[in-house]
Amino acid sequence: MASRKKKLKLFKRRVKIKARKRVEMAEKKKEKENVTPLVRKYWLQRYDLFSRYDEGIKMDEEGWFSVTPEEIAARQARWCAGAGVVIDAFAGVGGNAIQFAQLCHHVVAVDIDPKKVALASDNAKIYGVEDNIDFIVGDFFQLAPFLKGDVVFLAPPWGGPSYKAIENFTLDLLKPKDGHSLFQVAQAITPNIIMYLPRNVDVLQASALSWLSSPPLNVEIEENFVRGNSKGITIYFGDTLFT
Ligand code: MGP
Ligand code: SAH
Repeated sequence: MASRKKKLKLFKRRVKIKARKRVEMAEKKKEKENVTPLVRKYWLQRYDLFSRYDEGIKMDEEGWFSVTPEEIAARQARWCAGAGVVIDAFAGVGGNAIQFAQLCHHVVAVDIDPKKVALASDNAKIYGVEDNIDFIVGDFFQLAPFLKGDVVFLAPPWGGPSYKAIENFTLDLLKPKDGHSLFQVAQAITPNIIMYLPRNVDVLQASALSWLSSPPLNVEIEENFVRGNSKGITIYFGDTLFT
């Protein structure tokens, strides 16, 4: 009887050790994938962000909380399917650039952070679209006068995950410059502009950017959901007739 009790104790201890090891391994894996406490919830949504995540997608902290979920990025790309050149002005880890590259002829992906550009380039290889994308490390505002394209996609920083504490997110809160200046810089390249904005954005103020053109640009506004949860607002300015 005593030995049965001992065996059971031993067995329970082994199970505990194994469980602890599993937790330790999972923690190490998360550390390798740059899953800080701030971005744990985004890691839990990793397959919504990149369906091919397990094939070696790489992220950094800002990438985790900023990347456009794949289903939304694919929808945004469908708006301009067949376009010649799409400029992704704030490319991040490549969530949008990869989807544009699948449906348009060429993508120019700009990011000021060289680390992001390296991650985006590796991620594009996983989707087999690296040859359709030119990656540029640089400040979009400085590069814009030299860029040519049929569509400009703007998903700038919203100021981190705390953006949602604001009741009415106005365009002056976008980084590194306000949305009005950003739109004007993009408009000098093409009237076909897509903006991906927070779900609490002042939609009236954002859609009024169309009046910066004469005649005013066509505007389409769409709220983007993943699994029934609102993620952001996309505003399409200009024309979509590329196919
Ligand atoms: P979220 O609101 O931080 O996450 O971002 P979630 O999972 O909706 O959390 P909840 O607690 O509010 O339910 C939602 C989506 O917005 C992200 O998946 C990104 O696509 C986008 N996003 C978030 N931020 C902070 C940024 C940003 O700074 N820039 C850009 N371009 N997109 C962002
Ligand atoms: N749509 C992207 C995420 C964009 S997040 C995706 O799906 O992956 C915003 C990005 O803007 C960040 O990666 C940040 O490095 C970049 N950024 C900030 N200021 C910039 C600037 N002046 N020019 C170009 N990129 C900038």
